[in-house]
Amino acid sequence: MATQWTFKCGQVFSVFLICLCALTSRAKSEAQEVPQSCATHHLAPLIPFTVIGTYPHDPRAFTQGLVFFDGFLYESTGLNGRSSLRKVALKTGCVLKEYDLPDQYFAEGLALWGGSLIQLTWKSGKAFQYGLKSFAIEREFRYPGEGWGLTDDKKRLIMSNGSSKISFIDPKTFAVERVTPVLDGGRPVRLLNELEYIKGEIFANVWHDDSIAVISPKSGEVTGWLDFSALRSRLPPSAMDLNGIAYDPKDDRIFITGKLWPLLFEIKLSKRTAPSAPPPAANRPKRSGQLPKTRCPLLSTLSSVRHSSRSDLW
Ligand SMILES: [Ca+2]
Repeated sequence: MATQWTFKCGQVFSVFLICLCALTSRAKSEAQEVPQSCATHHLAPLIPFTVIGTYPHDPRAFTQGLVFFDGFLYESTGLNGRSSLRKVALKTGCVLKEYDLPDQYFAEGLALWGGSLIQLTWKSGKAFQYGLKSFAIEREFRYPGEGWGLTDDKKRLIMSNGSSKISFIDPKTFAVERVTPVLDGGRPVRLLNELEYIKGEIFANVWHDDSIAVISPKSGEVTGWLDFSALRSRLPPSAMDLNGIAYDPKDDRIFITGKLWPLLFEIKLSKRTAPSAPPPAANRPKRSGQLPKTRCPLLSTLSSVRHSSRSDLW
């Protein structure tokens, strides 16, 4: 497979607008509490967090994997004919480098391993290993079943496949070393998607859920949930699933975004509270007026995407 990458910033109109937008948009510095909706289908306690910054994100990016390394985001985008591997500037959202996968591949999770990037595909049973700087394909791996999310714990790759189980994988051979069921109060958590390993825990997007499960790698037990449903008030209707988690260990920063989201959010976790029953509805925090207002209105107009069928939207 020929390796091709191109500089997109300035060549693609939408990305140009992202860059233009960046001239007037900066990450907001003020911390603002995010209300929690206390989703009743979650049993583990909610983890409070604060949105401390917003950044532009390409609203055409069907985000399937997100990694932060050395000051830059690396992103995997999906859909057949639109799948890519990208290097993205955090503050501007500009795509600095891009490799477009052949049309038959639907790219999925992404992880950094040993100076290389490893990208899953949805149903092709194939993962690609790329040079971090060159984006040249160094190696291909085969695996059974579907590929959804990917991260690592510095020892093994950690992979999801849309089920309620996560697999720990030898990064040299892609052999499965162990499989762990993910349980929330004893109940399987299905549709585990994009992953990120953060300070000894696995953060997992759940498909069709605006929440992130925080999972113990040893037990598979969900120890808490992050509820992002309130962010919908800051997103256009075209913004699809929450599906992108990246961690900057140097500055202890967590970034989240989603499929076709025009924004990427930086969040800071608050101190966790002991498990407790959800408060009465009358005591729940109100949603209005508590989230940062965007300074990037142009981005919300660029969210069109062509879908062949709903079954393509993963
Ligand atoms: Ca990730």
